[in-house]
Amino acid sequence: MSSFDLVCRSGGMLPFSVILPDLRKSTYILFATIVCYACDTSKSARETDADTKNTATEILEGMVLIPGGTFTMGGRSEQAYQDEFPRHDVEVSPFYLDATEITNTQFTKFVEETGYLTVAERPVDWDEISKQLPANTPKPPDSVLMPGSLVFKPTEGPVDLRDFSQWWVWKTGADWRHPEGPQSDISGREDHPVVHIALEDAQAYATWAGKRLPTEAELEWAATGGDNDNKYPWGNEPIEQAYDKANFWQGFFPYQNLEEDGFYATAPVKNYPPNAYGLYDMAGNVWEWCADRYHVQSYEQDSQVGVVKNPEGSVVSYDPNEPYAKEKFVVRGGSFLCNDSYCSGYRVARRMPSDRDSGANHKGFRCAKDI
Ligand SMILES: [Ca+2]
Ligand SMILES: [Ca+2]
Repeated sequence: MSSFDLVCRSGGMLPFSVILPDLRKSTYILFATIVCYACDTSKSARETDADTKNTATEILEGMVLIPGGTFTMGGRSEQAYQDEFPRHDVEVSPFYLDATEITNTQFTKFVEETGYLTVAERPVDWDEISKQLPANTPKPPDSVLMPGSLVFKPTEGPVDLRDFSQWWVWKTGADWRHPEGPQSDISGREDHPVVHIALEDAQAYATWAGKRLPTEAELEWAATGGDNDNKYPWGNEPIEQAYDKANFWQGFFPYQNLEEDGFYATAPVKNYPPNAYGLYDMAGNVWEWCADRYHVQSYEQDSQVGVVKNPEGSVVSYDPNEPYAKEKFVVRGGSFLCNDSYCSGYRVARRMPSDRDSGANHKGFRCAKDI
C-alpha cells in the first residue's frame, strides 16, 4: 500500500630507550619489561576475546536458531492469493531470527544511541514522491507534506473493502513515539512492537544491531515451525478458534472489533504462545518488513529453476494494483487489523506489498542474522 494513494504521499615498539649505567640493573629492567609486556599482551588478547564473546552474546540474545531445510513455499489453502502461486521448493540455510518483533524499548535504545530520525518524522519530499505518481498529479497543500504517517480509523459501518482509504487517515505528527497521532504516546507500551516503521528505518536499526532483515522465504519457513503443512504458525486450528494464539481482528472489519484476543490495537510481544521454533507473533500484532522487493510474479520466476536456494526476491518490483509505485517490498505475518474477510495476513504464506516509504500504526519488523 502506498501512503500517497491516500493523502497524496505516500553502526610496539617497547618504550625501552632507557640507558642505565648498571648492566645488571639494565638486564633486570629489560627482562622485567619484556615479561610485563608479554603479560600485557596476553591480558590484552584475553580482553579482546572476552569482548568478542560478549558482543556475540548480545547479538544473539533474544534470537532463535532456525534450522536449515527445504520446504514447499506458497499458498496452502483456498484463501491463497494469486501471488502465492505456484508453490515451489525452496532451500533455506540455518539462520538466527529475533524471537519477537522489535519493541518500543529496543527502538528507543537505538534512537538514543544514534539520534536516528524515522521517515515519518521527516517532511515529505514531494520531488521524490511525485516520480511515483501519474504525470501531472498536482502538488498537495504544504500541510499534507508535514511529517506524519497513516493511522487506522474504524468506519461507522460496512464499507467496500476494496477501498482502504476509508479506514486509513493521514495524521500529521503520527510516528513511532505517537502511534495514534501527536496527542498519543507509548508510555505503558514499552513492550509493544514499534510501529510507523518504513523500510529504511528497519534497515537502519538492523545495521546498528549487527543484523539484517529476514527474507520472506526465511519468514515463511520460520513461521511454519518446521511443519510445512501448517497454515498458521500455531498449526491448523481455525482462525475463528484461535483467539488465544495471536493478535488479530475479531468481528466485522473495519467497524466492529470484538477484541476477543484481548487487544484492539498492538499487544505486548510474547503475549501469545510461541510457535514450534519459539517465535512469537509470527502471525498478527504488526506486519513485518522483509528484505525482498515485491513482484506479483516472483514465484513464477523462482519455480522455473528447480529448488531455489535462499531466494532474495525480485530484482525489480511490480504491483499491478499500483503500477506507478517505484519500489515495493514484502511485509509478512499480518497485524492486529487482519481478518478473514479482508487480508488473512496471519497465514504463513500470505504476502503483502508495501511501499518502502510507508509506515503505519500496524507496521513493524524483526531482525535476522547469518550464522
Ligand atoms: Ca486484537
Ligand atoms: Ca507479527
